[in-house]
Amino acid sequence: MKVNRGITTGLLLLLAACGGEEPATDGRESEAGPAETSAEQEGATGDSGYTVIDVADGGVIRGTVSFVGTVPAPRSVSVSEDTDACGEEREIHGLRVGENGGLMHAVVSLIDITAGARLEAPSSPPTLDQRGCAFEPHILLAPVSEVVAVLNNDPITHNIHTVAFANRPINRAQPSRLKKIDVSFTVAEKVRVRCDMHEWMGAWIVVMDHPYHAVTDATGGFVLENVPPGTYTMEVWHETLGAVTQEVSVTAGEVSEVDVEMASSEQQ
Ligand SMILES: [Cu+2]
Repeated sequence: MKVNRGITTGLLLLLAACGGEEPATDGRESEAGPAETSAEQEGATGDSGYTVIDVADGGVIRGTVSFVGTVPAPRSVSVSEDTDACGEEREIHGLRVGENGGLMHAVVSLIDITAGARLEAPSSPPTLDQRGCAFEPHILLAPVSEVVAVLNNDPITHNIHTVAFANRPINRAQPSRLKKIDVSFTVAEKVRVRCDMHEWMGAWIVVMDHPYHAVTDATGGFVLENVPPGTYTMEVWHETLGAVTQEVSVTAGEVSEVDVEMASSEQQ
C-alpha cells in the first residue's frame, strides 16, 4: 500500500471555552479542569444522517497524536472508604503521555463523514469493567443502541453515573452481588462515566453512529481503516485538552499519515 506523507503537521492549540451549560445530573466538582465542559458539549453529534455504502476501494488514515508541553503530575487522592479494595491513595492522571510524547486516550473520528462502511455490531458487548476500583478501559467505543455491559468485579459497591447531554443519564448503584448491568445509548455522543463512591474513578463511553472512530494507544497511535476516498474533517478529542480538527484526504488503496499535536491551553 502506498503511503502519503504530504499532510502537514500543524500545532493545533486548544482555546479553552469556559462556561456553558452544566448537565443537571453532575453536581460534583470536575476533576479534569476547565476545558472539560466545552469538550463534553462538543461530544454531542446528534443524528448524523450517515449512509451505509459498500467501500470497495477504501484508504487508511494512520497517525500519532502527540502532547506538546509539560505533562502535569497526577493528582493524589486519599481514600477514606473501601481501603481494603481500593488502597489508601489513588492517582488521577489528567494526561497519559508515552516516552515518545504520544498522547494516550485521545479519540480520533471523522466528524463530517456522511457515507461509509456499516458499523457492525460487535460479536460480544462492549464491556466497561470495574476492577480494583478503576474503570477498564478508560475510553470505551460502543455502537449506538447496542448493549454495553458494565461489570463490577470488586467486592464493594460501585455506582455507574453518566453525564450525558443527548442521552438519558444513568445513575445506578452496583453492589458487588450485581456483577453485570446492561446499558445502552440511543444517540452518538461522548458520555462521561463516574462512580459517585470513588471520586478518582472515571471513564468515557464514546457512542458511535459510524465506524470511523479510534482511541489512541500508549504511544499515541491510531488507525482508521476502510475509509471511502474523499476529504474529511478529522477530530481529535481528549477529555482534558478538548478537541482539535484537521482536514484529511483519503485516496483509494493508500495510507494517509496524519500526525497531530495537542497542547494544554493552561501552558500557553
Ligand atoms: Cu466505585
